[in-house]
Amino acid sequence: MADALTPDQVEQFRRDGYLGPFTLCSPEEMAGIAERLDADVFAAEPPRQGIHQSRHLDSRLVYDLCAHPAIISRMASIYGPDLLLWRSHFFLKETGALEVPWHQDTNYWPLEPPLNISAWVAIDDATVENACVHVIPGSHATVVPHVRSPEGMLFPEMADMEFVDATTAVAMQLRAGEFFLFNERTVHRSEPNLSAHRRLGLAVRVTTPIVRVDSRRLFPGHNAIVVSGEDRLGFSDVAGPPD
Ligand SMILES: O=C(O)CCC(=O)C(=O)O
Repeated sequence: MADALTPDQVEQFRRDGYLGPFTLCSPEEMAGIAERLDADVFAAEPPRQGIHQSRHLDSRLVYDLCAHPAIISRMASIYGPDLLLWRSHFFLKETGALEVPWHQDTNYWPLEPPLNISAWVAIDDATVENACVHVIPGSHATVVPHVRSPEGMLFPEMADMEFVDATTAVAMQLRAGEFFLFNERTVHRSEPNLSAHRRLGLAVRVTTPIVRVDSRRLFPGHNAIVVSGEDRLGFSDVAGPPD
């Protein structure tokens, strides 16, 4: 498969819980896509508190980004050929946007068993200044308890920092059009955006058919879409891609 990971990269992902950056398209191509997203997706419905959930269900433009071969073939190197796109999130951080606290995604998700790979795709350049995502290598090996977040954070719960060593955190600085992969328990966060530059990212959530996605805990009609191979198990509600 084009863009497959090498065995060393797969091993690195298993060890560190994240991998990348990789290229999906050039910054110039992504600038064109960003303009279309602003016009087609965000103009009608701006993201609430900077988050826009699962627009791949109704926008072909967003679906095509999520199902891009540069992402899916790398994920298939880790989980095998049968893959379900079960959710996506735009994270828009305008100037002054709040901190996303350290957290593990499994704390929030209706997956059983909790298995997921995310691709975080930079729609704008993501830098330390405009609040790129930071990850903690190896943090996925521990199930971290979550506690209530202090006031002024974007998420209501955060990792209990007694269980997390943030001194080894890595800033995932990306050019527009690049992405990185991380798994369902990799502890990550983004700081407040104190710069003058907006930072928009698309997080693509993919799992395997062995996982049951409880879509009733998302919203009615929120089905998974087979983005590679087939679903031989039928544990989750599945639909086709948008037109
Ligand atoms: O983009 C961000 O600021 C946060 C990303 C995040 O928490 C995620 O993709 O799970």
